[in-house]
Amino acid sequence: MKKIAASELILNPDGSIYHLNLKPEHISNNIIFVGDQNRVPKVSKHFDTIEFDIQKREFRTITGTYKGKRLTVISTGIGPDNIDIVINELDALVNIDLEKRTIKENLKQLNIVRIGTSGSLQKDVPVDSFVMGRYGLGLDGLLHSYVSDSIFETEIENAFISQTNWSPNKARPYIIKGSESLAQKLKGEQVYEGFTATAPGFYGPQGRVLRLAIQDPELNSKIDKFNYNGIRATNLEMETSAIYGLSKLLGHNALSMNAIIANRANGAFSDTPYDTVEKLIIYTLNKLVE
Ligand code: R1P
Repeated sequence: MKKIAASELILNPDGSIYHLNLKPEHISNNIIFVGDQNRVPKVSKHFDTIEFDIQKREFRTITGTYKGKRLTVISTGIGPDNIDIVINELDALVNIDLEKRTIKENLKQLNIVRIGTSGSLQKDVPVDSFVMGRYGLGLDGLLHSYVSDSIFETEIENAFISQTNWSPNKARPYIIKGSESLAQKLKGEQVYEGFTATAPGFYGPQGRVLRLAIQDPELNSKIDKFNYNGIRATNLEMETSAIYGLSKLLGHNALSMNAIIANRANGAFSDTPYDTVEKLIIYTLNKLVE
C-alpha cells in the first residue's frame, strides 16, 4: 500500500499529528467541536472525569467522560480553513496508521457535534434560541478543493444561486445535509431545525459594513428571503458547511447545534449570550448520553 510522505502527513517528534498535537489514543469516537478555545473547559467542567488536556495554537482538546460516556471536546478556532485542518487530522488519527503511513483497511466513523454561536437571519428565530442545522450552506468554497460533487444537494443549490443572483466571481455555494442519525438524537422541542449558512469571513462575507464597501449590499436580504419548498436559511456562522462536507466525504457523522446570540434581521444581540451557550452545552451533552 502507498506510503503517505512526511511532507503530506506531518507528525511532531513525539509522533502526534502536526496541528492538533494528538495521538490516536487521546480521542474518543464521539467528538464535540467548539470555536472558542475558552469554551472547551466550559464543556468539560460538566464531565465526571478528565483523562487528557492539551493545547497547541487555537486547538485545545480535552477528553473525559460525561455520565460514563467517553467524549472529546476540541476547539477549532474560527473558519472553514481551520475545519480543513481539524477534520483531516482527526480522520488521520483514526483511519491512517501513523507509523506505517498507510490508510487502514477498516475505517472508523466519528460522531462530530458542533456547539457554536451564530446569528439568526429570520425575525422568527429569536436571540437565545437553539438551531440545529439540518443542512449546511457553504458560501466558503472549501469543498471545491476536493472531489465532492456527489455529496452536494444540487437542486437546492441551483435555486439558491438563481434566487440570490449569486455572483459568478465568488465560489459556487454548496449545500450538504447534516447527519440524520445525530439529528434524531439531538432534536427536541426547544430546538429549531434549520438551514445553516457558513461564510468565509465575519465582515464583508457576512454583509457587515464598517469602512469597506461590499460587492452585494443586498445579499443578506436575498439570503433571508431564499425559499426552496419551505427550506429557509435560518442562521449564519463560519464552520458548519465545511464540517458537513469533509465529514461526509470521509464517512463521519456531523451535526451543528447553534446558540443564536444575534439576530441580523432585526439588529438584536442577546443580553445573556454566555447563559445561552451554557444551556446549549448542557442540552447537547444530555442528549448525547440518552
Ligand atoms: C465568529 O465570532 C465566530 O463565532 C461563531 C462563528 O462561527 C465564528 O467561529 O462560532 P463560535 O462561537 O463557535 O466560534
